[in-house]
Amino acid sequence: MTDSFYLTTPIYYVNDSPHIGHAYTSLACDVLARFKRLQGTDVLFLTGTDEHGQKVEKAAAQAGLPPQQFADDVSKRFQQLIACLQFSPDDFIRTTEPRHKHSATALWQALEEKGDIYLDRYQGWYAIRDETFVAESDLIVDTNGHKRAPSGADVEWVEEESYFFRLSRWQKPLLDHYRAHPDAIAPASRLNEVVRFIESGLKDLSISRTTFTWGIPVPSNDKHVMYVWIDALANYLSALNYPNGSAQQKARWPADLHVIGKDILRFHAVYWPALLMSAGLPPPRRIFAHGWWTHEGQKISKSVGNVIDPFALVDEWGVDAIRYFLLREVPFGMDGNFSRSALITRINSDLANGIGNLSMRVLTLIQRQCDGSVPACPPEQWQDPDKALLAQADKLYGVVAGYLDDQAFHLALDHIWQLIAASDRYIDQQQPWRLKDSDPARMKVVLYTLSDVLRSIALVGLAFMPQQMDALCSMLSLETSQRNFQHWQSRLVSGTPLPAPHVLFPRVEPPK
Ligand code: ME8
Repeated sequence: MTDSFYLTTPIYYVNDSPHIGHAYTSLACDVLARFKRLQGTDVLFLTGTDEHGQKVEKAAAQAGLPPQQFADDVSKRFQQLIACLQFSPDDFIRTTEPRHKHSATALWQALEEKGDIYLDRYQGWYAIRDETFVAESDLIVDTNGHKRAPSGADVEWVEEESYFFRLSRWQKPLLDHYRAHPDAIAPASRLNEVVRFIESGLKDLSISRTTFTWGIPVPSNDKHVMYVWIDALANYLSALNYPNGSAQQKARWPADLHVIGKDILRFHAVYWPALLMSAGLPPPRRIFAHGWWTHEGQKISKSVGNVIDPFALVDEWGVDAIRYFLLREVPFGMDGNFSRSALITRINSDLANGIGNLSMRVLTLIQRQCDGSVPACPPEQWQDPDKALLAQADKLYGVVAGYLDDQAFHLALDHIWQLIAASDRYIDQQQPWRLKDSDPARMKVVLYTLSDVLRSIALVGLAFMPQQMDALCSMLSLETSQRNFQHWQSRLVSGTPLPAPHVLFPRVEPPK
């Protein structure tokens, strides 16, 4: 039986176009999805857009458009982002689709049947920008004396009839769950944060609104629309056609991994598992909450207005450079500051001078000195330095796979670049260009070793930089059917003709 893996991004609000923060989460998922597919895993990679609620309704009104039309337009931008960054989702869910409304309604009914929903009145603060209720004790007061959410968002006073979910009932089951499954939330510091929050006592959660209509109606009472977070979280089940999914769809639950930003940890790690348990479903296996990209020290956000446009970045630097930079620059889980100069440094030192230069040196020598085909390399001629480098390359896949199971993208990339550095040292020590006349057989062994190391680098690199690592596979004349980890242990075949190499990553001008 093939392993399966269900992973998701958050579904993004359509109040404005995507920015680099959204690209980041989807990129992380895309690398995992691609890597797992190369391993032969049956992957379901889900992303989509969150289209209901007051925040979107307000943005549509400001744009002078009906909410559905506005959501259609902005959702398209998120779909364009997928093409632009070469993401490979298997499905794109929109919360305004009938399939989603059907599942969200069914989830509500399951909670109701369990006796976990009751009607009462809500009185308190609400932050539209964050689409969240804010407890009086969590409010902050700004320099003008205005009350604000902890994020700095405006709050408004809300008093209305509301349905509530008996979250308080799930406090102990949640704590038991996290004690039994400490890997269910990563990084570990986030697990502690969640456990502390649950231990501090869970209050029942208001889950419907009556003062606007842009949402999914509450099944038994259409004066109410569902709270946008109940609606949104249900997306992870709607993609499996809950509750009517096929046996194969049902078997995909629980999700293997929800990748999110730390801003929405509580919704995913407290509310969502409680809703699921109430509906008789197991909680997700793992939630990874990554850090924030900041720009000049401030969280990049549409509402703050300091966004970095991923479309423009890809246009300027190329898709693989951006993909590499985002996952290499900042340890996954930590915050990071976006800077053009750091990006340029990475492009020049790691891509142009690193993998780009190594490939070009090796493949140009093969073109010139070995008649443009994979050189001969009888294993009995391998010497210790060749064996050592090949052994390091052979281990690459296992090490990278291990890091990716922990979502440690930066360590995976760092490990690949250690092999590139080792190859650079090897080529400098062996000086194959000097061996042409003195020892052509040895030259061939050295160049063969290097070209097979390039094969390993290209294969593990495919998930991170699909465009240029695929080009490298082509420059090594690797059959398309060989570009996966089932073929990790095969080696390049001597005598295979290789095309003329081209530059993978051109150097860029350093900032003035
Ligand atoms: O919260 N740095 O949608 P959203 C890193 N619809 N990641 C960032 C980021 C930044 N500066 N800004 C945003 C929502 N993100 C809900 C989710 S899920 C059932 C519903 C990423 O459009 C990060 O993944 O506000 C964050 O959690 C998400 O975008 C928030 O996107």
